Amino acid sequence: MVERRPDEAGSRESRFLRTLAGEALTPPPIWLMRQAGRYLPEYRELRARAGGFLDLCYTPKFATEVTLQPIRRFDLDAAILFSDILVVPHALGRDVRFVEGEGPRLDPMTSLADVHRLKEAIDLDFLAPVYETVSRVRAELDPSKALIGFCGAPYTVATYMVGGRGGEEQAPARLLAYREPDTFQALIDRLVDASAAHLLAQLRAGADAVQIFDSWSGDLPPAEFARWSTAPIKAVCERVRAEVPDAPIIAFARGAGAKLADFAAAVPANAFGIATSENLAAARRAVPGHRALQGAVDPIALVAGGAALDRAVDTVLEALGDHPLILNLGHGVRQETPPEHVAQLVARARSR
Ligand code: 1CP
Repeated sequence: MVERRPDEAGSRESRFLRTLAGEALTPPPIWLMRQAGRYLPEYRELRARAGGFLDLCYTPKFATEVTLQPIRRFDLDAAILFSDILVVPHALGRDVRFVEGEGPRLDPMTSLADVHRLKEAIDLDFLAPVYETVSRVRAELDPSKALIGFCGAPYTVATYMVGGRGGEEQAPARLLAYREPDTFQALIDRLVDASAAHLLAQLRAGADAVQIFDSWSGDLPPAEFARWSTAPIKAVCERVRAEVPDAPIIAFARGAGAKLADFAAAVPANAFGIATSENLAAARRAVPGHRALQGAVDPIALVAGGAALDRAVDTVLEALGDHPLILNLGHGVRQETPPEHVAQLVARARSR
C-alpha cells in the first residue's frame, strides 16, 4: 500500500483534482492532450539538442523541462508527463524506434511464441528515468497544479505491437484478434499487468492522477470493444486501486460514441475523455452522477483560432459547464497549431 500525502488535494487546492473528486467548477480546470510538442518553438529547440525522441523521453533533465514548458507559457491547471505509450512495449523487451517525420516503428508480433518472448514482467528499472522525471516535475511544479501520469490502454498498445506502426484502422491487430483470440488475449493480459505496474510506479513517484489512452478502440464493434477495450481498462483500474485506493483515474476511449454508457458503467474511473466527434449531451447522459467529463474542443478549431475557436470553447462550456468538467481537446494538439491560439482558448474559458 502506498502512502499518499494526506491532505494532498486540499493543501494544494488543485482545481483539477477537485474536479476529479466530483466538483463542478467555474471556470473548469484546463489542460490539453499533447500540450508539449512540436508546435512549441522551445520544444523544437530542446528536441534538437536531445537527439532522438526516445532520448528526450529517457533523459530526466530534458523530459522535465519539456513537461513544464506549456505550463509556464499558458498557466494550464495540469502538466502531463512527457513520455510515450510505447515505452511499455520497450520495457517488455520489444524494439521501439521513432522514425523522423513518420512515427513509431516496432518489429511486428505475429504469434503466441512472440508473446512468450516478452519479458515476464515490465522492467521498471529500465523505466527509472521516467519515474525520476515524474519526481522532478512534481518538485518543480506549483502546488496548485496537478501532474498527470499515463499509459496507453492495452488494446491501443497491442495494435502498435502487432502492426509495428500506426495505420489504417489498426487492421493487423484486429485480424489477429479474430483469427487467434487466445494469442491476442495473452498479449492483452501481459499489457494489463505491465500498464498497472507502470501507472503505480508513476503514482509512487509523485503523479497526482493518471490517464489511460485508448486511441484506437472506438472503431471496434460493440462486442469486440467490450472484450478488448472495456475489460482490460477495467482490470488496469482495479489493479491500480488495489494498491492506491484513492488514485484519480481518467479513462479515454476515443470515439467510444454509443458505447460510452456501457464503458462508463463498467470502468471505475473518476473521469471520461470525450472525443471531438461525440455528441456532448449524449456523453453527459452516458456518464451519470458526479464523475467528470474531459474534452472535447476540436483540435482543428484550435488551429483555426479566432471566432471559430471561441465558438468551439463556448459550445463545450455551455453543454457541460455545470457538470464536473476538465476542459481539453477531443484529441491532441496538432503540430501546425499557432501557440497564441492555446493562449486564446485559456483566456476564453477563464473569461466566462
Ligand atoms: O518530437 C517528436 O517527433 C515526437 C512526437 C511525439 C510526442 C510529442 C510522439 C511520437 N509522442 C509524443 C508525446 C506523447 N505521446 C505524450 C506526452 C504528453 C503530452 O500529451 O503532451 C502522450 C500522452 C502521448 C501518447 C500517445 N503516443 C498516444 C495516445 C494519445 C493519442 O495521440 O492518441 C499514441 C497513440 C502515441 C503513439 C505515438 N507516439 C508518437 C506519435 C507520433 C504517435 C502516434 C502515431 C500514430 O499516428 O499512430
